[in-house]
Amino acid sequence: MAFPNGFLWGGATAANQCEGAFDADGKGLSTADVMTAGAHGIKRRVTPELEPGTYYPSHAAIDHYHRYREDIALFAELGFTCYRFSVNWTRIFPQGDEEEPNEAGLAFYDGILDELERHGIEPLVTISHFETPLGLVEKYGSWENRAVVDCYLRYARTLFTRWRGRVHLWLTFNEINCMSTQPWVAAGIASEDEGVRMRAAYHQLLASGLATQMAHEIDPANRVGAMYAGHFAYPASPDPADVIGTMRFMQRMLFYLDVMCHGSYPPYKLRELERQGIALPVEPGDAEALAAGTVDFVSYSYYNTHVTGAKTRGVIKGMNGLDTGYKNPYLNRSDWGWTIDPTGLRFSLNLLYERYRRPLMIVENGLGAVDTVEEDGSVHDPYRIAYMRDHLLELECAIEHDGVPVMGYTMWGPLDIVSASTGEMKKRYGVIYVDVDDGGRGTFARSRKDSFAWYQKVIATNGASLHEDA
Ligand code: BGP
Repeated sequence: MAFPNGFLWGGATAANQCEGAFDADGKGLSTADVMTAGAHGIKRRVTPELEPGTYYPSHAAIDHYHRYREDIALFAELGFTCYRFSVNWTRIFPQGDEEEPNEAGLAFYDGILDELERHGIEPLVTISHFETPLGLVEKYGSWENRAVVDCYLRYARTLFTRWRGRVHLWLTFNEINCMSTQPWVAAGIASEDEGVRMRAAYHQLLASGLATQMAHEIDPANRVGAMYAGHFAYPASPDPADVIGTMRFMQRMLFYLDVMCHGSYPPYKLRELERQGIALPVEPGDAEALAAGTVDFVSYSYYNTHVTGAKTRGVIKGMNGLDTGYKNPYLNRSDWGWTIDPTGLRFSLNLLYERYRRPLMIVENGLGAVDTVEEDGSVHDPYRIAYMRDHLLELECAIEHDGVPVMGYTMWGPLDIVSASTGEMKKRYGVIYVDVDDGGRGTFARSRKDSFAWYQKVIATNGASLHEDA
């Protein structure tokens, strides 16, 4: 059997995209809470004033805050052995820089862990997933300021201590390389300036290294992972200039993982920073902290692949960094223009394992698509099944044929949640349908799509049923 015993099967969510209850029980505002969304995409606000009458998708989201028991029961019915979720920083530290945590916020996640334990589902906790406390943005200018490292460490220590023995798998930052593609969403950085971004990235990498060490000290059974936004690119042509352009693109993305796995900045990045005239805010002891804080495993999101080359000089533009200026004529695209490339998953698993020699985990994958609810309430989603099946078969091939150690697979958004890049509900990933529309209207009722039974069987057979469908 290709999928090893103990392979983690499950789903992944982010607090701000599913919880709602944005101001409940003492929660403060985060960057996600001041982002509006509408039919024409997403606007960003950097001021804390909420506009009355404006729809903010994070405010109610899919009301997981009040329905998590029902939701986790559905995950259990699917057979999940792992659930990746994020803690909303502002539930625990409403402004981000308090000395003491908010007990009500911690108690909410205690409840989630209770349910997971009841169902024998292993938690994988993302400490920071696209929801920087607005208090830290306003008071300190967010991650550009080293003071935020200490705030993050206080927050991380609170979680490690509270859930010692209950949570063993941690991710320090969701998609840490998104500092380079969508810094406001990822880190509350609104500046276009590369120096600001690189100083903020330095502080996140430092915070991640220190938190990793801390997690190991608090509980040696803790395993801490990096989490990379799966940007992988093919060269536009065999022209060596395109190959070098693609190499540069990958270096701009992978240097984050290089630091987290190798414990220091790679020479190519140091040279680039020097050319750009950017000085990293290094202090005594930092180098040791990075070296001692390397991760135990590497996780990433995988949705698509890109094409880059000389023309773009490795520059990525646009939300989620998808606009590299080249189209791949060999691949189909989703309704949102994302390429569909199952083979690229195998390629990426090999690439990351060769480079890092750490166990890997796919912590996001799936198809954002428009679903149609039939009169009888059913949702027929063969496109989603095909997408997941094709990707899982390539993942299996990477394990079986290439010998890549893969710890698990958590599909993105097992129940429909708000889209991070557009704020829409109609971009649905779930095998569980949630009755909410783009304006936040609906009954919030959950129901099973066709893909629910399909995924349930894949999990129950530890992947063997993938071959029945193929
Ligand atoms: C990743 C994020 C997630 C998630 C996913 C799908 O970048 O980590 O939070 O949302 O992408 O993206 P979207 O929701 O924009 O379709």
